[in-house]
Amino acid sequence: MLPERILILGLGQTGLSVLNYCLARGITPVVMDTRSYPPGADQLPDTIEHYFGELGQGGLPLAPLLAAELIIASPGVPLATPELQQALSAGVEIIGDIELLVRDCARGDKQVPIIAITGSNGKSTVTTLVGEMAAEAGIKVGVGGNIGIPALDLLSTELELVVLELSSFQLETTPSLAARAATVLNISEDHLDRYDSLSHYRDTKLGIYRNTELAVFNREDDQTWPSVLLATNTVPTSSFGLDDQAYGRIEHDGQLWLSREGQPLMPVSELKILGSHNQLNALAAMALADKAAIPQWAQITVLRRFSGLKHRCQFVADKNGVRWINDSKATNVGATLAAIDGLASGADTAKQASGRLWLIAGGQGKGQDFSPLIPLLKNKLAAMVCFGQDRQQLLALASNTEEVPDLEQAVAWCAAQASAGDTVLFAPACASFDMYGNYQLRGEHFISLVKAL
Ligand code: UMA
Ligand code: ADP
Repeated sequence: MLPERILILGLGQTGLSVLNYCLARGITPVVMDTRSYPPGADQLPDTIEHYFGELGQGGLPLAPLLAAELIIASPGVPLATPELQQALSAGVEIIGDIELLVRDCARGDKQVPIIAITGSNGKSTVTTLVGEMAAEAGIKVGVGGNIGIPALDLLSTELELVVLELSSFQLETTPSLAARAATVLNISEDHLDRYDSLSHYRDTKLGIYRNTELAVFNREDDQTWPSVLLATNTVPTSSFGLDDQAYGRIEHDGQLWLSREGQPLMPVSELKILGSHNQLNALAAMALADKAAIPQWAQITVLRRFSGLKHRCQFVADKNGVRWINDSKATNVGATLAAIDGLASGADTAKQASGRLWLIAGGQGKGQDFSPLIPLLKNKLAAMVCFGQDRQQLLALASNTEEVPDLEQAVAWCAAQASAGDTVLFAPACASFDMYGNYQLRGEHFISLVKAL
């Protein structure tokens, strides 16, 4: 049961979905946002009491927060915000939108199982794969969360399964999550502008394993291991990796196959998504799908046809023999490393493998350590062209770097340098918010610049 006095903190997509959820249950909440005109403000009914803009001393107005019984906070608002800490101390409950969905799914006769997916990279790919596998098998599935579909919007249809992509931000405010299966795909540096250390960020992600029926971890990345569960053996675990254990890979019939417990499932060559990171994504999706009772034929059908999401290592054009790739979703160093590895190990033609690789990077660095790019600059990249807010940090990594003011100049510079057989990869290793509304707009801009060459 929802209490009467609810405050929604943060409008945007999430806040609007929470507003609709409350109104549909006969509750009129109060809305607050630090932005003067937050996204979604035009859809807010006049009758809703609201507080917009930074009030008081650059913070949130305290009185409405303390007057609430329940605050539902958007993922973009840290729980560490001083006014929220004051509200918590005063006994106000603070949760996120995912917690409302989880409670709804656990209610009474419904009991809709949840597959929960987090990690620094690959979340959207694995979430989409599991969702498509379920749909292929005729299961009524809702796919949402950080992937861009507010979780509460899924409740408008009848559901037999929910597949959620969860960010560390969302996990902070979802204490009741008890997934049918949960995974942390990998951990690499991200969001260090919000967390005080990598271990704080990691621990928040590992919260996804709390109360799960099956913890699915990455054998290749010990940061994803549910150490307590493995030590106590209290909850079943499963794992994926590139060796021949559990969900893995084996040699069979003269080629490499994805496998389960040493049994061949499908040849790796039939996957349309390239790179060893995408083989890990496919294996993780299968482990989760098995626990959701999605039949193997549906899993394999989807893996054979899925060619990847937009803005993830997306082929844009071949211009005079130069191949241009848009990986705007590479918003951290780990994703950029995976993209380069994918290009090197994927099904590229010999012609492309012999050509040079040019990288365009830059944007908001979010406090990351960029040094893992140094060996690539030495061994794999012809050069890295840097633009955006934190470009100086990238430029300082090596001598084969070039500074440009914006993406347009970056594309022009690469077009002038690259020759037939080369590849230009746009995998910025940074968030887009310094120059773009989001990574999609940044990717669209790149595509239009390349097409105009
Ligand atoms: N904000 C304020 N003041 C507020 C509320 C928000 O300044 O009072 C800021 C936040 O700090 C944030 C920005 O506004 O930077 C956007 O927040 P929002 O509340 O408008 O966001 P929504 O539209 O509700 O989108 C959120 C997720 N956004 C974030 O976690 C920042 C979306 O993930 C998610 O798809 C959507 O809910 C649906 O669940 C986006 C994201 O960038 C894709 N996620 C991060 C990531 O993937 O790395 C975690
Ligand atoms: P997320 O939703 O976690 O951001 P996506 O599936 O959208 O993940 O992929 C984002 C970027 O991360 C892509 O550009 C891709 O190059 C890279 N990536 C995808 N899967 C992995 C993985 N398993 N490990 C490392 N990087 C990955």
